[in-house]
Amino acid sequence: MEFNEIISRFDFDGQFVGIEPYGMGLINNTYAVSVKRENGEIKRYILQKINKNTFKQVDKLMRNIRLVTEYLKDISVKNGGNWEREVLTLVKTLDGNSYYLDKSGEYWRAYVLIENTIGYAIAESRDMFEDAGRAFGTFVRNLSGFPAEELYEVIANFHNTESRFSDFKKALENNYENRKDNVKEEIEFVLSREKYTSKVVSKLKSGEIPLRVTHNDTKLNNVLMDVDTNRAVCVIDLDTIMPGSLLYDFGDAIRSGCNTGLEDEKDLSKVSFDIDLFESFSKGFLEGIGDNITKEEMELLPFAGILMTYECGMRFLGDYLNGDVYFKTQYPEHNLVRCRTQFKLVRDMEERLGEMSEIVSRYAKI
Ligand code: ADP
Ligand code: GN1
Ligand code: MG
Repeated sequence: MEFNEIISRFDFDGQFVGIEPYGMGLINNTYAVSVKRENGEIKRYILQKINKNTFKQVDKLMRNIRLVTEYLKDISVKNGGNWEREVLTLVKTLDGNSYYLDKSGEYWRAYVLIENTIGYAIAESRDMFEDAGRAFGTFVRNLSGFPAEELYEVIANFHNTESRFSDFKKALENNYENRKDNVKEEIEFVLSREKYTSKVVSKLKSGEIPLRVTHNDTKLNNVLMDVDTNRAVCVIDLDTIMPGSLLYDFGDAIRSGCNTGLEDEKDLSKVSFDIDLFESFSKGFLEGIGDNITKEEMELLPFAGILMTYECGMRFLGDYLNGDVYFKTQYPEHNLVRCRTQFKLVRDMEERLGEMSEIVSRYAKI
């Protein structure tokens, strides 16, 4: 691909010297771009091709990100924080836009690359995961004053598990290459747990739990950790910021971070739910969120891990049945492998729900 033309559109502080693929997201294509500044220093940026199959209205999506990053920057500045590391900084195009639409119809955006950080696929220690919890909890707390009505709903019904369930049933009908035949057990796993799908959605509808501005994609590698100190530096991947429930943010982090194996581990004996990591994350998250949580939300935190893991497994299996059209895959069974890790975790968590509730009560302040 010819990157020079794209790179020349952004207001980077120096001469282009190189570009390489970066990170491990399942949605966008991410690159690190190096430029040489006038003083000879190398400065790096993140350049992303936004997945236009996933994100239909990039203009509105980028407006969300611009508003939220400006808001979070103000908070960081007020708190005397190091905003350049704590908050994502968008780089504008030369004509002042927050993205560039190239001639072939692809959308591009750029951020300052936060150096000396890494996004982990697996939590390396309890302390690290506790800090991730604090970062995600603080993130939701910091956005508690943000006017939710300003935000565009990037993907309608993103974590509406009932609607994910009906999408799954459509995927069953779709049955790409008769894949259904290979996955009878996995399909049964999803269908037999339909009762889960309404548990949070119905409470949001009735107002028993509040709609908040949430991140909605809190997997562990969406918080950058400092390479030297292993402390959380910055919450990234802001594409799905929109009104949601804090249960989604808590639950998705538990899904991704309490797994002893990788999300796409083929050997299921390596995949299990680590309850010590659950405790660490809960402690950090509850510290971060402070009193911005209600009793009803608190009570549902343990179940949120099960729900989000079930939902994600159902999405992977649905994508497999649709012919791998949503998540990036490296081989034909990739989504199937992914759904199996998720279902293994769901089973483990179901057995330990009582212990999880005890842990949450221990750290709950209300
Ligand atoms: P995706 O939606 O595909 O997951 P992300 O926005 O999460 O895309 O970016 C993919 C990866 O790129 C992240 O997991 C992280 O490793 C890296 N990354 C993204 N933005 C930055 C940044 N500003 N500084 C450093 N690394 C970043
Ligand atoms: C995607 O963008 P990324 O890779 O951080 C997905 C999440 C899934 C996750 C599973 C916009 O997250 O919802 O939980 O993969 N993001 C979107 O790994 O669909
Ligand atoms: Mg990501």
